[in-house]
Amino acid sequence: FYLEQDLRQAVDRGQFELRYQPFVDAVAQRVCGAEALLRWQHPEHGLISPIEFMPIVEASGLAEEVGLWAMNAGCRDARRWEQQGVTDCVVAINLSAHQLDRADLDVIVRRTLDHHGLLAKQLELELTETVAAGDSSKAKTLFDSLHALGVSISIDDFGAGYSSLSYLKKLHFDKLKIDREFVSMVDSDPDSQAICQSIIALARGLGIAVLAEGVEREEEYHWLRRHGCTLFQGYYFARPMDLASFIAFATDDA
Ligand code: G
Ligand code: G
Ligand code: MN
Ligand code: NA
Repeated sequence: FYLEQDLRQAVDRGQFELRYQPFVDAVAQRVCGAEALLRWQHPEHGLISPIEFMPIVEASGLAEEVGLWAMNAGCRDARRWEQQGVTDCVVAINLSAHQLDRADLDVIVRRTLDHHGLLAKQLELELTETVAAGDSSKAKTLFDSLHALGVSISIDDFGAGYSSLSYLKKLHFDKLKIDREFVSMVDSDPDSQAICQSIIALARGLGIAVLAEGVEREEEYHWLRRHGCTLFQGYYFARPMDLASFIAFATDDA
């Protein structure tokens, strides 16, 4: 019942919003960034989750427009938080597969950064394994040009899809985000423990960062911390929040 037609007009009508969920660096004991999470403020149905509307966005050819909106808004807000004293905090934007189809994504990213006066090192792009599943030589060229700009690339929901390891070999990611499926109950479930330990070791072996997503309980945090994970995201630390709340959260923390 969410009409595709409503979605087509959502950008023009200013109905999209971003919420920011903090990344916590447990070693430095600070907020080191935030993931931008899209929300659709529908005039009749209220706030709608991307889980519900992103499939329609993807299927109806709107992914590029919506993706551009999110990247632009995220970069604008990251510049804003920096100007308000929140320094050394990256913004992470989720990309959908269609956005990688554009060979000139690097040009778009460069333009967006310049427009807002944001440094490339302040931007991370999050891709799921399925996003990188297409033509890997094209993806590699694109990754190279994004890295040349100074932007970093994270693999999202790591472990949740297929062929994760082959993507890691083909493409250079800067960070692995451990899917919350493995984080949930990691303090007590031996299988989750084996998987998290392996992912942490894998990231270390590859020389890239590792972040645990969906941390909800102190026990999960402590277990992961003891096993070498230093970057965290999840309700235990903070829920996704609006820009003003994120600025307050990151400032209090300093
Ligand atoms: O915020 P929430 O937990 O409801 O997000 C649900 C899913 O929607 C996650 O998989 C997240 O990566 C995805 N998502 C959130 N914002 C965006 C966005 O701006 N673009 C894309 N492509 N996916 C997003
Ligand atoms: O797929 P991606 O990692 O981009 O999805 C992020 C999603 O996870 C968002 O919808 C966000 O609201 C949700 N999320 C973030 N932290 C937690 C958490 O601690 N528990 C649960 N259940 N969901 C979370
Ligand atoms: Mn994500
Ligand atoms: Na994720």
